[in-house]
Amino acid sequence: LYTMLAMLALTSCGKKKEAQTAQTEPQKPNIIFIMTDDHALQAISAYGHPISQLAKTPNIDRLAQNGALFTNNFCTNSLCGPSRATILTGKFSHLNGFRMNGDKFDNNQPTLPKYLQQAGYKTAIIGKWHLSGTPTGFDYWDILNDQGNYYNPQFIKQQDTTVTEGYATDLITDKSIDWINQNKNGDKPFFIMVHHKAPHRNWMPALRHVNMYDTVHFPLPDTYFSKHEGQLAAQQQLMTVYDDMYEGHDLKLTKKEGSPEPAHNPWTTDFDRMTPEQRKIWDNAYQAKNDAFHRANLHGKELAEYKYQRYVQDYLATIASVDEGVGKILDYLDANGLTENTIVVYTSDQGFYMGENGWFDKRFMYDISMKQPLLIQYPPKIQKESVIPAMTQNLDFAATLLDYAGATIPDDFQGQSIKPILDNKVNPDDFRDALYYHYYDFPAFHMVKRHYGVRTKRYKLIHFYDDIDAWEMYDLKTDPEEQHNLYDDPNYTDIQKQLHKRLKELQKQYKVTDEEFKTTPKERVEKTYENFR
Ligand code: SGN
Ligand code: CA
Repeated sequence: LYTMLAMLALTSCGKKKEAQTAQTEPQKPNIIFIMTDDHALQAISAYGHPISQLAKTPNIDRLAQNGALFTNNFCTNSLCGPSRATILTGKFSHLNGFRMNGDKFDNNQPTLPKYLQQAGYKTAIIGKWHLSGTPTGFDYWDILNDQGNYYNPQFIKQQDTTVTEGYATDLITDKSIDWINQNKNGDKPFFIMVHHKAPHRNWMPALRHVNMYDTVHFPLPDTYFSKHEGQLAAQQQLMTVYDDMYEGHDLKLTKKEGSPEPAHNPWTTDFDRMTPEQRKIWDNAYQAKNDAFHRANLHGKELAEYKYQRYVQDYLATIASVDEGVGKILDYLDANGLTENTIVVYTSDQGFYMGENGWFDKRFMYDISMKQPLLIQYPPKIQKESVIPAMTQNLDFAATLLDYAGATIPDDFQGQSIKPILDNKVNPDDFRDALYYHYYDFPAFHMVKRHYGVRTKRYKLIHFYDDIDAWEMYDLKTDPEEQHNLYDDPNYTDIQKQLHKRLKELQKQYKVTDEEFKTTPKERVEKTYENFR
């Protein structure tokens, strides 16, 4: 009896202590970090771009209505793996070691999820990982194999690899909600990274969305036929919609009228992995427009413009399921009383070209590719409908989320917390005056040359190196589309000097060494050009 009484006393005492700490310690917010792959800011209606007004994203926009929309958020290296590595580590590529796709990610280094675990969080990642090895720092992970596939994708979970029937975006949303549902009542706050494959190349929409934008005519960007005068690296890229897209794989064009057989389609797996039922619905959906295309017999400019429509229609239809998924998650939070204590972040791993400059893909330090969408809601802590013009970066995400979690921001982080801006303690204009950027993945897909540079609020200076040595400079106020290279223009001598100076300072501040400017043997560059042409 005595022991029982003593045990009772102990437990009630323990409970009292718990209740007390719960009162004194502020409750840590849950964090849902939703990241898509290659989602252009031009394709999120909250940003107001004309294209997006014809293909709205009402659910992603809810985050802007309930919270903050960042209009000048940038990545440090516009490519999938490097952006993810920077988000996880709070460091530039040259310090986290992941400079280009295919590099090896050091999974032993400290990362955001590891710091959050230390701060008492339960952590998970579901969807695209695309860094080498398997995730560390996550209590639970269920990731796509490499780039992942839209239909019936392979998921890797601890020891198992399984093909799951269904559409990747929907599967990732549902798996994420399941995990949240299982962990919402635990004794720990949760952190989940919901990483979609969509809307990455080859832009395959869900079956319910395949014909969604068939009758919409999207405005052609002014720069669609740009000749890139004074821009040597831009002249030598291989990422134009009209010359470099694969007609079958990317544009879903067929070989001839009446046939469902895809035109040029070097990676058959994207279509071949569909079930016969899925494939039948798919082929039927594309048949009429492909037959009409063959009958029209387009050439030259007309063909190029037609390809733009087909590209953008599929790209935006692929986003429709992402938007529905975001809505599903937000509705789930509302229905379960979790909205007020959950931070929801929406971003993409970088920006993306939707025909501007004639391009698709990213990589360049030009704004369309370097700008990364960012929306954050956390009612009631973040003011509704805030529009934040501060120059923020993916480099800042880890510091920001640790700050919200009440954890210490490690000294070696290279980004800074955005929270003081959202708390109205720092004026967005004073947050950061200049950004550093460095892209390495050359020679590779799309042949975008190695480059680095500095962006201030008004100007940009870029140096393309490796097989060329070419400087570019832009006045973003008079030339937001970055079409007129002002380097060595006598009217800008002082600005050019200042930008060079600021660039050097940033390289010093961020610990960039000579190691970072290695070049490639000429034969290798030439061979790769041959391979991709
Ligand atoms: C694939 C794409 C490229 C894309 C890279 C990197 N080709 O190789 O167009 O630039 O991924 O994208 S594909 O036809 O095979 O999809 S990233 O987002 O992973 O960095
Ligand atoms: Ca990407």
